Amino acid sequence: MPVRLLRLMVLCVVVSAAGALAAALALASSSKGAGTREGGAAAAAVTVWAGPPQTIAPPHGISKQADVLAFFPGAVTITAGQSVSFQFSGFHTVTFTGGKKTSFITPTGSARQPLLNDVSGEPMWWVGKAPLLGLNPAAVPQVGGATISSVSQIRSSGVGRIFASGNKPPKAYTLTFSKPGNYRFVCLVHEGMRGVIHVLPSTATAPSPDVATAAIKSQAVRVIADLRRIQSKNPTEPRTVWVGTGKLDGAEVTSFYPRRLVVNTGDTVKFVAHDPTDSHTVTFGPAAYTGQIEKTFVSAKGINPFGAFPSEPPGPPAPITYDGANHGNGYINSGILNPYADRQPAPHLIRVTFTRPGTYNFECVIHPNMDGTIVVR
Ligand SMILES: [Cu+2]
Repeated sequence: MPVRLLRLMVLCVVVSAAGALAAALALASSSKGAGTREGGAAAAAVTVWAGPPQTIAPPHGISKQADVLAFFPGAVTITAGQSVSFQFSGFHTVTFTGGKKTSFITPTGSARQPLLNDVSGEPMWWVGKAPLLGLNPAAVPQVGGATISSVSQIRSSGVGRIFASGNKPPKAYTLTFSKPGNYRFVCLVHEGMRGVIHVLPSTATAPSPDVATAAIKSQAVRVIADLRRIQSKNPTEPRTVWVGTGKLDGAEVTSFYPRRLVVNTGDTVKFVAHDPTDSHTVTFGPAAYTGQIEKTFVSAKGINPFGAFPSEPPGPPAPITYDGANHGNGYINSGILNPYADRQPAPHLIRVTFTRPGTYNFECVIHPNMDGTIVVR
């Protein structure tokens, strides 16, 4: 694979440890409706959620694998001097990039992958060729103080607070906007997550916080409708597995569609990215082996190359021939599939030809409980 292609593939990577839509999606408290407050009067901080608001109860019948990669609400209007409290529900950042492009996973310097073998004792193709991958150091700690006064300033919640939170909700990130402007922000982990804080002069009349609450509620209604529509849809093409499913507004289900597929010996199955907001992998092998890759996908050592890279060397697109004993134990990997197929030269699908009857399990090593089975007759 040309180095440029590999770089682009690496840079477009997004990771989510979010998993299930733990939150509810029907606002528990009802909005009192939109109002206004007098300019200059002290106002409570407006809340913006990164991920599905935890203030909302999960509606009946939504998949446990559902998630929403979006800010709630995506746009908020305040006046200069007011604060926004960002709450976290999932593996996200709130980052004001100052207009610069930043990625979450990057090559760490010029170092190449060290010698690592598959179970049969053969070195993987990426040894000495592909770069070491790690988290962008700028993405981990909080960057900047508690105030922002210009759209060219960089401020970031960092993902450190998510790592540090354990099972508790991560610490909120509160930012005071001291000057007017349109402050755009992103999640460094999920490219599709974007939002904006419109800051009016301090003398202007800002909408009541109820406006933001109402916006969250209507956004939740839309997303729930999306989830209901997408969560039960399967591919119409035969011998095809969708790798995740989702909508551009952030609704996603981290599942394979179908989760179990029966084919005949000699059939070729296409696994194709179908979630426009997130990245996934298709990783075959014994559960203990792929589970360990999932557990160490992101660690202090960086990104696990057995999860990030395709198991087969780059070349013209061709199906992988699979007999259940590839690489000594049945390991094969798509590498991180690119959801933005139209924009980036990275793998968007893999094809696997099954040559031996058996039951073969696979999983996505990025998302918990994203598992599937191919039964070959
Ligand atoms: Cu996944």
